Amino acid sequence: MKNVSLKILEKHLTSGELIAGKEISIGIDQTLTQDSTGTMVYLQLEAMKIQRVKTQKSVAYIDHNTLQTGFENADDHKYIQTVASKHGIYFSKPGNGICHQVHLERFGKPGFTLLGSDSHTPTCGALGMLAIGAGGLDVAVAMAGGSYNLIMPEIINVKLNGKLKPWVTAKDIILELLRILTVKGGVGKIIEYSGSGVETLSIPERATITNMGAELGATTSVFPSDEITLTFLKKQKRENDWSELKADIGASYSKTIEINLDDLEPLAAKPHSPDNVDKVKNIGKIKVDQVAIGSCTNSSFTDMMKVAAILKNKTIAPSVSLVIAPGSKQVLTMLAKNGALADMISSGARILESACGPCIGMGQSPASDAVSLRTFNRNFEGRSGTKSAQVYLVSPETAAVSAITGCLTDPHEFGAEIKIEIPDEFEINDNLIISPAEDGLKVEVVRGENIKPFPLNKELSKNIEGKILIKLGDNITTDDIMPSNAKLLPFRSNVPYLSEFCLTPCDADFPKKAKENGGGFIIGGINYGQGSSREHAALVLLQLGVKGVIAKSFARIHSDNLVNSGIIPMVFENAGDYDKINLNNSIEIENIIEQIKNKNKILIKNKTKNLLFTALINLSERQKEIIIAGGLLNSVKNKK
Ligand code: MIC
Ligand code: SF4
Repeated sequence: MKNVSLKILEKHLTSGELIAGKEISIGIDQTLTQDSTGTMVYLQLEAMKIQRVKTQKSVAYIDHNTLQTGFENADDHKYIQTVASKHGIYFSKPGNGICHQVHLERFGKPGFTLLGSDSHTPTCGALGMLAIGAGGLDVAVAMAGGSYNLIMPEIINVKLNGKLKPWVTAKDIILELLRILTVKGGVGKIIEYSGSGVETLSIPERATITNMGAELGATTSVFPSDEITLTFLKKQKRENDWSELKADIGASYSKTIEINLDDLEPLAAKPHSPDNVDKVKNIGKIKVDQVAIGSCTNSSFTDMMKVAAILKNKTIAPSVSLVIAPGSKQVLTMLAKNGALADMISSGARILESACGPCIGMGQSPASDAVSLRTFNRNFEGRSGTKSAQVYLVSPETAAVSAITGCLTDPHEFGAEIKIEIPDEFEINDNLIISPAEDGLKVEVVRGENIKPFPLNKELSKNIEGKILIKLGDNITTDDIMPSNAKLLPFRSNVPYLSEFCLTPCDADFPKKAKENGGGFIIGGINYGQGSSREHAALVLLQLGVKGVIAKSFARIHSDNLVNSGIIPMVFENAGDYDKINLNNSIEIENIIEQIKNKNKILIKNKTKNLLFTALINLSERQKEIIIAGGLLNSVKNKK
């Protein structure tokens, strides 16, 4: 009696036992990268001296850094295009769309594995694929033919019963789950969907749900592959990629959560966290300044058609700025051909290119204190580029109706339900996906001057010591650790420059302090490092000499990124010790190598207070080796 996740894992297992909590390795069929994590990935791949990738399909997307306010982005695009061509990787040009939307349309396959250097890679779980987000180095290793190592997650079941009422959407399902489980509720878990409600959801709707599983902290989310999956793939002229994949009757899960779709109402995540969820009608008719529709969560053809139907023959409220970014060239072309784009434009919408755009703060920052309704997946404070902005996450329907009324509005008020006819065939034109060169040796990789070498750690020394440079609270995001916005995103290939902004949203002097003290330690609360897969959030700490982070708990990808950089993630054994340690305290860990090798616990001395406390090292033997070697690349070199 196996569930879907187990069936895929069994087929791909290369080492370990499928027992929750134990480290396993799995083979990776496909990889994806995007440009803001991609330059690092390909620099690391080059360092591995691999001629051609070993995966079945690897795709390099350009979707994050598309503003090109200087030469930096354009140089990075050239680097990625040439390095991809050289090593056997498909290149999705800027304009082709957001990596997760395009991968869902053109490449995802039921029963296969996908590893991506972006935390929303699980989007393709909508097709019955095991799709996992990871740090760039792990993705580079997978391209080079190595397995991906992870702690075997618990597999939990979310049983969807019934059918959504009119105006209630897939976004409301995942917001409800976020309300139930919170942003840390999915850590160490795969979320597998089942129940009669699954059959009522299209692939783009399922993709909205698997996409935002990342906000739960889940390793991934997965739906079965059924007739609906086949219909979607047929429309994409990819029926040959389909295979049926269902859980056996009576398949077991470590836990089941039931959601009755009929009971749901339009929901919104209030500032500043995706789990701060309430009913739209409870929040009330707050005045709205900006509405932004798009992102990898809600930018499918159906989402856009619903928005266009709401906006048709209407004008948006005078005080609202409405921006719309269709998720892919396929979607945008179809909207252009069927006239829906004209309906959007004439209502007053500003059409953005098919890219991440405002979701990662690349333009469209709201005004001071503005209320912004977004169909995106993250509303962390400051992510929009405006610290005082109040960002709410809502469905496309709620967003479009509110753009007309000028205040947060339950879409029921619009009137009769909108039904969208989905054409039998989607617009298929892969002319912006460039195949790799047949002979990679002939391709010259173009490296712009923005591309700086990434920092490398040194072997762990016998004893380590340093000051507590910062003490943080719960749920610190990677946007806090390494902010991303229109000014910083162009420097993703320049870690020394980026390090000047490390943790500055929490303490403007952090980089200075870290440098003055020759590095040190960070104290964190629960779910430290939630959010993005960006390994820059670890690399900038390495650049500044940070040796370790002691927190109450960690988010999965960030913790792996710390290990890969040779920075030690340590978990307070007694959460109460968090209260006893203060900023500027000096700590010392003696015989750290022996301690790591022999136990899963280490003794730490707070020299300032003359106190001893213990921290857990939740690391596999492989990860311990990496930490001792001073990071993954050093550990790989040692083995050669
Ligand atoms: C995000 O949504 O935060 C990003 C930008 O897509 C990141 C990747 C990055 O930081 O480059 C993610 O989710 O992994
Ligand atoms: Fe792009 Fe936003 Fe999706 Fe990240 S969450 S991949 S920034 S659209």
